[in-house]
Order: sequence, then C-alpha cells, then structure tokens
Amino acid sequence: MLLHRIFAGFLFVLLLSISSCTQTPKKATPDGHSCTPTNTRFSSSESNPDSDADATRAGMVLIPGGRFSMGGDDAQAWRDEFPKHDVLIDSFWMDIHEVTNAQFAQFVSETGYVTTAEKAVDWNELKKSLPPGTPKPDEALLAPASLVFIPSEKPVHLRDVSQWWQWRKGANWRQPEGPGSSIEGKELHPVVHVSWYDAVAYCKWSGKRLPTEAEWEYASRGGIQNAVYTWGNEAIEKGNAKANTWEGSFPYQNKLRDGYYLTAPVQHFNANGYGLYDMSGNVWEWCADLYHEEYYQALEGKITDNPKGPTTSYDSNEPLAEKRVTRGGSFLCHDSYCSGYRNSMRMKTTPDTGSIHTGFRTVADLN
Ligand SMILES: [Ca+2]
Repeated sequence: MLLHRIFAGFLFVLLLSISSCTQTPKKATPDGHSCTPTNTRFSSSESNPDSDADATRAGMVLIPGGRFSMGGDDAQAWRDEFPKHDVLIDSFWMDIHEVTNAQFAQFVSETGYVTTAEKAVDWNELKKSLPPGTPKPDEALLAPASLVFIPSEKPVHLRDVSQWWQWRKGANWRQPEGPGSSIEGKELHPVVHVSWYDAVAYCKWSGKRLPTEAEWEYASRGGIQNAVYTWGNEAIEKGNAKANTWEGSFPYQNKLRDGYYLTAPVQHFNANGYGLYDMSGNVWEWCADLYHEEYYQALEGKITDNPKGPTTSYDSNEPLAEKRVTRGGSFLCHDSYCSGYRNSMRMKTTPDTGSIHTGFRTVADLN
C-alpha cells in the first residue's frame, strides 16, 4: 500500500499499489492474461414483502441469488482478473449506495469511534510489512494523516504516482482534503479516508458486513451476463455521464462532464439493473476478502459456491504486505490509465490504508 511504500522510502516505485487508478493498464496478451444507459429498477424495500419487517434493511435492495461468470470480459482486464470462472451466489441485501458522511457521522457519534487516519501510525505494526531493515521514519511522518489527490500541472509519467498523491497530515473523513476542508454540505457524499478496519467497525455497529469480492462483482453486473460495465457494454464516454470518473487527461486536466472533480453525492447517476448506485466510479469500495493475485487460477474449471476469498494474501508488488480487495473504481479512474469502473477490475490495499477516494457499502444476509 501507499503508506507502507512511503515509509519504505521508495515513494516513486512503491506507490503503485494504492487502491486507485495507480497501476498502468496491462493489455490482454495472446495467452489471455492481462487489464446503454442503466436501468433505474430500484427494487426498493416497498417492492419486497420481507423488508417491511426489518428496519435495518432500509436503504438496501435484495440481490437475487444466481450463477455468474466472474472475471475479465475485455482487453482492458488485468492478469489477476483471469481466468473467468463460475460462481454461485446466495441472495443477499446490499446498500443501494455507498455509506455516506451522514451515516458515518451517526456511527461515530454513537460510538466515539476514532478512525485509523485520525491516529498516529504504529511503527511497530507498520514495519512488519516493510522490507527488513527499513529505518524508522521521522516522527512527523507518523502523525495522523491520510492520502489526498493533488493534480499535476502538466502531463506526467503515469508510473510515477507520487506526482498526484500526497501523504497529508490531518486529512481524514471529517476533513477530506486536509486541515481547512470539511464535509459540510457533503453529508450525502460517500465517506472517504476510511481504512478496512474502520469499515468493518461500521459494519459491526450497523449489524451488517462487508460484501465478499464475489458478491460485489455479482451485484455490480446487475443481472447482465459477461458485460464490461455495470450498465452494459457501451463505452463510458458515450451518451450521458454514467458514473463519476476522471474525464480528460489524467492527472492534470479534468473536463468534468460528469460534474464532479472529487466525490459526487450518492445516487446522482443512474442505478444498475439491481437498483445499485455508484457501483462504478465515485469511490473504491472495500470488500471483505483478502487479495491474492493468483486466486482465480485456483478456481478455474470449478463452480464455486459463495467464495469468501483466499486464505492468504499475495501481491507480487509488495509480497510482505497483507492486502484486502477494493472494487468499483473512483473519481480518479480513466481509460487512459486504469479502468477501475469495470465490473471485474480488482484493486488491493493494505487494510490500514485510507485515502480520499476509498469508501465502502455494506451487505446483509437474508436471515
Ligand atoms: Ca468526475
């Protein structure tokens, strides 16, 4: 993750695994390894007889179980999205939108919870996932902080992610751009700067859980088989804005066709076939699963029943770091750089990493 890489002292190279558009696309290779307007069928609680009996399902939609083919659908897919493999998913409830600042504020108000970004970095924990011998950084770098996006003034090498990421002291969910910023007026925007631990804590408080990676992708597909995007196969730049992404030339020029530079309020763009908003773009969403870059290979040719991810994590970019999956892309994603808004795009981040474009949504079992 980015934080670990900063402390490892290899900022330029090591920033590459932040949960964002921070990888250069890997086009499909000959061996198969590589990187319509939506419906607004908001089948909300009033359309489901079960929901009235359970107030905790307010704001959720029932995702009907089924079988789907999980993994990459086009030449933009990365190596870790292959091979496609069949997965069975039981029905479950899913938040129709990302957890908002208002929702997270209620959680914090009731529990006094302090997020990871609001605490000083625990060096003894951090160094476990760094290369042996990594020196302890200056205390100033261990102060509460998080990652914010800084646009460049001109074209930059897209492998040098330090050109647009900054470890900013005081950045957290309450002040997403750092000291002086706030979430006032952004109550209905997705909460950001939340670590995986923060998301799990929220889930426990709300009586819900994070989606598995398979549940997330199944839900993102919205009932459409083998489509690239949550809305189907139409290119993202065609027609009306479909999601909050980066439009223009990353990371220095944003045409703002979708109207938003950073986060957008939830439910601003059309929902997918299951009535889910922002499954594509806006903010990356934490999943429950550990990330392993070869996990799909172990599932090839099998029909997997409600998989919960690998038992170990592995990312060859940072083999010592245990990572969790994030999905869906963010307002920083663009086809020229990454295409995180594809249904099958997998991102991975260490669980203590938050950033200005990472949030989450929750799910619940039927019973
Ligand atoms: Ca945008």
